[in-house]
Amino acid sequence: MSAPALERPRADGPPDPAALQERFDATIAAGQRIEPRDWMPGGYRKTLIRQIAQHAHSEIIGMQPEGDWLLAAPSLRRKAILLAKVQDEAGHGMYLYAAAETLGADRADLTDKLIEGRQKYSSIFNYPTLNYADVGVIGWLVDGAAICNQVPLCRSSYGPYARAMIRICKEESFHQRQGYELLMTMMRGTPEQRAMVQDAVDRWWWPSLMMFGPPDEDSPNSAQSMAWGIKRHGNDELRQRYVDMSVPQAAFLGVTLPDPEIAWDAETGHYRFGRIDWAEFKRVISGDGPANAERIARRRAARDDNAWVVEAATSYAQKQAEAAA
Ligand code: FAQ
Repeated sequence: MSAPALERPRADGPPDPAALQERFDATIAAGQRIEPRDWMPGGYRKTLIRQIAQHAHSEIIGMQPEGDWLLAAPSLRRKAILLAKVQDEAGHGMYLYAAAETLGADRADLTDKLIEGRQKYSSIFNYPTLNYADVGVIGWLVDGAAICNQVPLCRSSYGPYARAMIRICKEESFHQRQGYELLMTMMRGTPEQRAMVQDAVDRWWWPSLMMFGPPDEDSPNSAQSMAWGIKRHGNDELRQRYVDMSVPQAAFLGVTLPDPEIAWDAETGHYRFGRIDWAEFKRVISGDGPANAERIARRRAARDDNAWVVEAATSYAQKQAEAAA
């Protein structure tokens, strides 16, 4: 994909590539934003499209695990809350696809790449939701991890991505609180309800740690993404922040995190935790997780079954444009 033309061509000839690079580097060094019409290196554009598309796909596929409970929510109040949350996730996907479009990507093409397995989405959404406490645990742990990872992205160097993240993070904060409130309610309930919460925590804790990506030494993209100001922190630093935040929350809730090695380390000022099963992570991101096939099959069906809506809307928009002309 070629870089967009500069808006203001220089009077004295074509832009000098070294000067463009210099201006880009100076913008990044000054902590300022790169905007869609600015020149940017091809690698920067490609990395952003990859990360933003993966993020958008995660929001859209992420509607499925909780969406499975919409018809089985235990009360009208819980159903209304869950419906609003799942709709928010659709909205997040839309802002993010729109941010990717400012880089020259095509939304339909990104969706095709997702369905064909050429682009990833978050590993976390390949685990099934087995009981209603899973809805609360997704809010508490999955949205909690998403917030930890995404608040620094509000300062990402690419303007449209950073601005999209501000609204997304505000909504994720609400999502996290609704999940924690749901779990608090269940923990005040019957022994069976408390057991459901503990069971859900046991299943989601380790996958939530994997959301932050591989350890820094196995993360091929982190160093360059941080140098470009796309990412502000390494995967391990954010994962540690998340553990530090979650351990006291688990204690307050009255659940046990399924890791006997969790312990406060006074020397580092952080909680130590056990070894993550990176073999499981690799299996899940290469398509062999518990729910990968189901998630993609549903996304494919949604694209194919609703193609007529896209066709009708496109044709209507064309006719409107012709009439206006
Ligand atoms: N799952 O070199 P790195 C949410 C891939 S939204 C799958 O470290 P990077 C809201 C990575 O793409 C959750 N793949 O990569 C919600 C790369 O593969 P590639 C999504 C993963 O990009 C809540 C390879 O591994 N959030 O939860 C994962 O520098 C509740 C090497 O990794 C975002 O996308 C993974 N967990 O760092 C919705 C946030 N981790 O492309 C519904 C934005 C890594 O080279 C309900 N993204 N990979 O083939 C990011 O911050 C970064 O992209 C990371 C990965 C940190 C995810």
